[in-house]
Amino acid sequence: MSCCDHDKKAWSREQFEAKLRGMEKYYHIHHPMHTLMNEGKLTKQQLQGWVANRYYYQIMIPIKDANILANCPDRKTRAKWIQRILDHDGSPDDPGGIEAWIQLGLAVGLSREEITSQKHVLPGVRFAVDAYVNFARRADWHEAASSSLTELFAPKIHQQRLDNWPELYPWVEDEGYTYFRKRLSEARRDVEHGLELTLDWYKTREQQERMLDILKFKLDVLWSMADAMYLAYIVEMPPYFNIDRQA
Ligand code: AHQ
Repeated sequence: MSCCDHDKKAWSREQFEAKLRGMEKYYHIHHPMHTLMNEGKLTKQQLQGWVANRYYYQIMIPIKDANILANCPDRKTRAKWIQRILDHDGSPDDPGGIEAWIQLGLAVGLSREEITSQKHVLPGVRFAVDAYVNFARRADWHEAASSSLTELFAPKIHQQRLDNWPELYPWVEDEGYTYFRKRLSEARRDVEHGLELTLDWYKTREQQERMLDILKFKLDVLWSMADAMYLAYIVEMPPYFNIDRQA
């Protein structure tokens, strides 16, 4: 933080939102892992690798959100935020997003055991996801809540999959699309709440700049996950690819 940041004028609510939305250029929709996916250039195995790795992200989202709940003393906020856990873990009349992600895994040809065993989860993916969960565990709950705002950009990436995969990857069974359909509406609802909390909380310019740093951290989490998958599945350099396993 340079010395003059302290006397910089705070952005208006509209300016602050525009700054947040301006971070879209770092969103993982622009990562080669996702541009290749969206161009239909992934093999079945590469798409399976992406689904199997993202499973770890999906199962850790409720843990992340439970940490935010545990740190949040405001009942009204908790009463809203808890829905994010139910959306993923499910409830008596909804199998939930984690089950829907497993259905996506089955739809791309993985077995339930292959997905839930986490045997395909790459170290780099695990480290990035754990960095996100541990941030949410330790950070002030407002900062942890704000870090979910990468979802400002998520509806577009979910819509892209729904629009393009059936033609690009016709072998993917239709049951696999449930997750992306679910997230279209859930992400929009989550962003409405997360954006309101964020625009209300960060008042000074210094706090607003801090929020942009937090959002960049979460964008780095998503980008690093895609880096690990790209190296393993596209460059074909999975961990220890060059180490003689016989030795
Ligand atoms: O499926 C996704 C999801 O449930 C969430 C929760 C939210 C958060 O709390 O950080 N972020 C998020 C995201 C999901 N899907 C990602 C994708 O590309 O499919 C996008 C991701 C996000 O933008 O943070």
